[in-house]
Amino acid sequence: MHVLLVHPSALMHSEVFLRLEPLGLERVATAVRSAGHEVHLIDLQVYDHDDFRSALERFEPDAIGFSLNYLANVPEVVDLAKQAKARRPRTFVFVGGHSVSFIAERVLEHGQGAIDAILRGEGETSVSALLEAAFDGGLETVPGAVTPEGTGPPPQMLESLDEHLPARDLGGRRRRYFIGVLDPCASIEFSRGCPWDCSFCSAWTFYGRSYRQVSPEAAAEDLERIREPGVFLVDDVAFIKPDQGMEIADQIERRRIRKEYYLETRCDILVRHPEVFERWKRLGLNYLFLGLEAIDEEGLKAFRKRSTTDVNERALEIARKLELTVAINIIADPDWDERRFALIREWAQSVPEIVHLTVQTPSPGTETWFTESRQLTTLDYRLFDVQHAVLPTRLPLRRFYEELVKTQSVLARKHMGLAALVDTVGIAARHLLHGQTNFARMLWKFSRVYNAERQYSEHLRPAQYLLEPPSTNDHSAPDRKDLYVHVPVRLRR
Ligand code: B12
Ligand code: SF4
Repeated sequence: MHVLLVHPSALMHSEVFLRLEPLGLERVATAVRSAGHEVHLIDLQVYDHDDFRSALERFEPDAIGFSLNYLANVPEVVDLAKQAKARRPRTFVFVGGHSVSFIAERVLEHGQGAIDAILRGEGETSVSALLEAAFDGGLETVPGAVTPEGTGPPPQMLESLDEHLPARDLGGRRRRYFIGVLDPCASIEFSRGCPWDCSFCSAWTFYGRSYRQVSPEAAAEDLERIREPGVFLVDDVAFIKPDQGMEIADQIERRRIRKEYYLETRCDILVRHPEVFERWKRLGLNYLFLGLEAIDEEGLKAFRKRSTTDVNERALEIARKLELTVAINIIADPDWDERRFALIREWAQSVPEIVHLTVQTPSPGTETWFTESRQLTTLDYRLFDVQHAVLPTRLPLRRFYEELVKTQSVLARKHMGLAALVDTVGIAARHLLHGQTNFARMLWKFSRVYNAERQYSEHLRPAQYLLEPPSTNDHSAPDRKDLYVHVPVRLRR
């Protein structure tokens, strides 16, 4: 069977800083190939819709699978599914990924018959059974399948993450993947899931609050296959178990792998096991992303971050001592006024780290989707990208964006200030010499993307597809297992 796998376009706001390979889809591709099918993968972050259409003509797929990790990509994927079905009515069209797993029935409805099935949960386990059933019948028996005719048994988790290493040979245009100065940059996965339970996050609900690791050997084997000099670790929280960090480090040393790494972790992990990060610094770890989310105890508690300002401060000190370049995320509440934005600007100016702001956004699959008592001001998927306000703003909306953009550009300027500029120009020039233009492009793209007027006017676009609002109005936290995509066996009814 010919199977075309498609990743949707990048969201403009994230594309300024990064554009990364579709790792989940590449792993699904490996599973599809192992079942004996021929796979073509097209990533619309680096190709365009015309390329998609010509792939339909040239590859003549029997099945098309779309990746839908991000809510903001729902309209694009539904429209592409409709186009594909109109051109090739006998092609089986399916969708899988993080966000769609929480809103499968709604997306099927939007598809109006163009989407034959949604595969909830991890794609590797059931994709080949789905493809088989697509033409032989029995879709309702495939774990995780949701079709207009009915729903299959619960999705199944992979027994071992060592299986189905990503098919990085598919896709193409890999030199366009980058994150900041790591240009070009590949991605890798060392673990999956998260044992914490922050109220705004769906990483833990997707995996039923489980946590699994790739074996050190398989991790190193995958790393060895990567040709890019930069590597982004996609784990939600890197090195939760210090032993895994150390064992992979042993393998890297043994195999003499030399890369530059970017990873994300929690402050308390860094404080508890600084030795792991110190060792990785020697192996090439230079960039660290820490989701602080709030700078006061009250905010941390509201997000159920299970960390304190003291721990966060200690983590930053450790990172500074290790000379790691740290990016911090802070969640801006739509309720912020000018004074609050000014306070954040002042705080951000006082620390040497790169500070990044996202806007608090309740999404399906998170606890706040149900507990948030403020009424959503929009149900337009495209605005659920953590860069737009979907809750009522205290300031008039345009004013809110002016403050947000002012804060973001003050923070960006801080890093592109004189001293940083000398450094940055050097880095950009070096990349340009090597034909890598992603980082240089990022520098001038900033003001085009971060523009208050543009963000405001994006609220005025007519929306063809709307999210279904939460079904309850009592704002109490739901039973956890009702949030989970992968429900642990012990909790199944
Ligand atoms: C790595 C990552 C990124 C990378 C993405 C790289 C890429 N091109 O895919 C980067 C850093 C670019 C990124 C950016 C953003 N991210 Co992000 N990201 C993640 C993260 C941490 C892991 C995803 C990952 O690679 N996992 C490993 C792979 C192997 O798993 P996977 O992709 O989920 O794929 C599996 C399944 O989903 C499924 N599957 C996936 N595709 C398909 C397709 C088919 C056909 C099938 C059958 C199955 C299937 O099978 C795969 C294998 O098991 C998740 C959190 C999480 N744990 O999921 C957040 C997450 C997905 N991101 C999130 C957000 C908010 C963003 C941003 C909007 C943030 C921002 N500040 O701008 C941007 C938007 C990106 C964009 N569209 O342009 C949210 C999603 C919110 C939502 N509901 O829409 C998440 C859930 C984080 C969170 N805590 O809430 N992100
Ligand atoms: S925000 Fe980070 S620590 Fe909290 S649940 Fe999500 S992935 Fe885990």
